[in-house]
Amino acid sequence: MATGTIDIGQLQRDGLTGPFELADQSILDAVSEVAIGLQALQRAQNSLATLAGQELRHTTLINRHMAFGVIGELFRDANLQSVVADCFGKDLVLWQTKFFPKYEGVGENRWHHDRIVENGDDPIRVYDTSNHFSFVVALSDLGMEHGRIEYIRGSHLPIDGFDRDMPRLFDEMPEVVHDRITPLTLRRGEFAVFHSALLHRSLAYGHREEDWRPGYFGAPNPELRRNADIRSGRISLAARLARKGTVIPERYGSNPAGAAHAIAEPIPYYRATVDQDHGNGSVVMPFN
Ligand SMILES: O=C(O)CCC(=O)C(=O)O
Ligand SMILES: [Fe+2]
Repeated sequence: MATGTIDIGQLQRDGLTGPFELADQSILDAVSEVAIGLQALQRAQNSLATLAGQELRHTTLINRHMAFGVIGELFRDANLQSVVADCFGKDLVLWQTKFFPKYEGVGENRWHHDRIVENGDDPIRVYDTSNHFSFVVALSDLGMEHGRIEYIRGSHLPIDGFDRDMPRLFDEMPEVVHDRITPLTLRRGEFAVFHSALLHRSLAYGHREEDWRPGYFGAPNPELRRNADIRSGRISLAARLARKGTVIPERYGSNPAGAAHAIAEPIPYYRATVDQDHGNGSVVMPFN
């Protein structure tokens, strides 16, 4: 779909619209290099943490958008900016990003939604579509077998017979919505935008279409994963937006190392995230 033909009807009905193309794709390699470097760092941290008998922390790929200028540059892309503004309006802040490297041995990212904060301590209002939006950018082609995203069409709104009172992460999607499961494949440089409450997952890397079923769960394979070359895989970058003035709880908005310190975390974390000094740690930034 060419940018400029935003289907607001699709967004209202399905909860997601796209794919669209970034206006400037020349930044993609640089952003991918950041993701690849961070994934290497995560690996190193995991093996050091294992040696040290420490618990593994999967935080290295989260919230690097202030530490690396190229990520901010990607977010200023003209098409991304215009699609987000047309779909969700202006005066949005970006408060969370996460890279998803997909390569041999990477398992499924279970069914979930992205609306993990509301406003401060307010309970989540799943069906209030006036706040909390997500977008996902393909840094490389994401085909059917490359850890593709699937979503439940229309799950940002109440669905007859479907009870949303469930854990945020789960494996078995109730049958009543099986016919709404929709794959989202993206080519390098494409992106899609969606209401954060929309239920979605991504499949295990390299899963076979013939094994697919509504409750498909692709377990990770640590051995394969450890030995895989991350450059042989694919990568997406997911981001979460909220209306300016939304209070983002510190625990969700911050990088554990703090924005200014987010470039180098060569050792595993020795203190619980919540115990660390968040003085300089906000990663909430204006988006538009
Ligand atoms: O890109 C992916 O595989 C995960 C996407 C996701 O969960 C998200 O965009 O929030
Ligand atoms: Fe997500």
